[in-house]
Amino acid sequence: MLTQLVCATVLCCHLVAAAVRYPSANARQERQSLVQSYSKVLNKEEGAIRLVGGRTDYEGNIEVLHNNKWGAVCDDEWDEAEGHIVCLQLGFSGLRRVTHSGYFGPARRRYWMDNLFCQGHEQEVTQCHFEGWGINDCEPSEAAGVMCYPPLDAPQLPIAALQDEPELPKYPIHSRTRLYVRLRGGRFRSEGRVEVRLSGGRWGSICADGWSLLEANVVCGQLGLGYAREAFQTDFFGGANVSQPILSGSECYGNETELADCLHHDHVLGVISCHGLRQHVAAVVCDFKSPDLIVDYDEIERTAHLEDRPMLFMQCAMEENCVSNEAYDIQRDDPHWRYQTRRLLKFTAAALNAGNADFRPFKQKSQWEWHLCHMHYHSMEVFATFDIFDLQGRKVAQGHKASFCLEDSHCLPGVPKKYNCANFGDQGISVNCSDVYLFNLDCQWVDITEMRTGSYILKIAINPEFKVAEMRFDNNAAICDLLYAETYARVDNCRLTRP
Ligand SMILES: *[C@@H]1O[C@H](CO)[C@@H](O)[C@H](O)[C@H]1NC(C)=O
Ligand SMILES: *[C@@H]1O[C@H](CO)[C@@H](O)[C@H](O)[C@H]1NC(C)=O
Ligand SMILES: *[C@@H]1O[C@H](CO)[C@@H](O)[C@H](O)[C@H]1NC(C)=O
Ligand SMILES: [Ca+2]
Ligand SMILES: [Ca+2]
Ligand SMILES: [Ca+2]
Repeated sequence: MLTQLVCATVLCCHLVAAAVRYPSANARQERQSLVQSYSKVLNKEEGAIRLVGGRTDYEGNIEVLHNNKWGAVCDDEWDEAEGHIVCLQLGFSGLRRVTHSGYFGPARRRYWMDNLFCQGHEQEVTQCHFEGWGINDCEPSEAAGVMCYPPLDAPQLPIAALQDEPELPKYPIHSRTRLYVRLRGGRFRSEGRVEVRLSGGRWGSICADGWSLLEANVVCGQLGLGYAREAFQTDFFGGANVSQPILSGSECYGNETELADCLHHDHVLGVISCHGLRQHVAAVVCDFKSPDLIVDYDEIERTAHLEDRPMLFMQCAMEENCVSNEAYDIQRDDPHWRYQTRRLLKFTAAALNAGNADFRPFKQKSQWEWHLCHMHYHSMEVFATFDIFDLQGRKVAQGHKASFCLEDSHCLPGVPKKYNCANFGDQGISVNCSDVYLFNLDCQWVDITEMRTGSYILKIAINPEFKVAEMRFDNNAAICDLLYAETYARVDNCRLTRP
């Protein structure tokens, strides 16, 4: 902490001096926010942010100050829009890139923020939407970070300090050599740290960076052990000092049959970059039983339609963040906001469990949150996401992060219903049952008030963060064509894909 404060002061002084020599509007703005940002940190003001664990002042994991305590930010839904706000808030000239999965080390403090969503015009990250202070479903390995560009008129830093270790290229291994895989250090045959060997090489482990259920599923399948129940970044089954990593950056799409088909940092260069997760290695627990949710897109196509809804009837929805940010500005600024309407794209969505094990929520019952407005418990922070993209792939509207209660709404003939949201019942989706979210439910929509008419892409995804294990994830999302005309909307040509 002390070093950081000293740096901060020195940097400010340099900047003031530099700005006298090269005045420019942008530089002046940057300097102002830089000074403001550091004074917030020094004065321990609510909402101050800082970067930790980076190699320069311009990069690191993000920490935010709340109730006089620093806390980490989770990488769920962490992307350019959020990173941009962070870099500008810190007084830097822009975002170079965002980092995920504890790139600058695991979170050192509790998570203060999760599922941040910024529109882009916010001055500070605390003005963006998030789950609420301290509400999260994140592991320490999910710390969010940024690499920013230095301020335009930054004092000359040694060039080496600014040079970024380049984003290492990733390749599949298969074409060049064989990759053997085994599990070690577990209590059973079906679990352990993942060890790999390249033809002619020694056995070694895999860096834990970015290791998720997607990669773990491929390993379990390849070893004939079924599906991944857990993907761990851990030293529980023996860590990096027991088995030196020989592979890093592993990234599977989910449809690979062997780990060698997934992308990895170029092993030929021998560059193993484990970043902050140095003692930890990739580990799995495999199981033949697993749920498998599938998005039912016929229902979406059949039921999609527009509704103009007065904000008067949307107070619950506003409490649960089911409208776009503009609605909150209207509520704040317009005394007659209740008579303004929001244009909603509504549709029925259903999730069928076609696996061989029940789908159970990520959180324990004791951690479920009671939602007074809708009078039920939410057992999963983000069960579904509804997003609309333009034809260039830019996100133009976002449904809220639906945190439903999970239950058996419909089952195939002969299958009894087991899960029920009412009366603090057990939540889940049984095998051969569907959880159905009818279009007339509150919040089952995307607020498109600010969208122009035209052609778009609608994307609906369930279990989108892969927090709950499934047999496969390439059937968890539907991408559909959306035609938005003056008086109607049509959704068609849906196809299944990965979230
Ligand atoms: C290395 O492994 C030993 C056990 O073999 C363990 O006790 C020790 O804590 C490990 N060291 C580090 C730095 O993880
Ligand atoms: C997996 O799916 C992606 C996207 O559909 C495709 O580009 C890729 O070729 C597939 N890979 C394998 C190994 O099937
Ligand atoms: C679910 O349905 C499939 C196909 O209809 C059937 O083969 C399977 O036995 C069913 N499983 C259970 C647990 O009901
Ligand atoms: Ca995450
Ligand atoms: Ca989350
Ligand atoms: Ca699935």
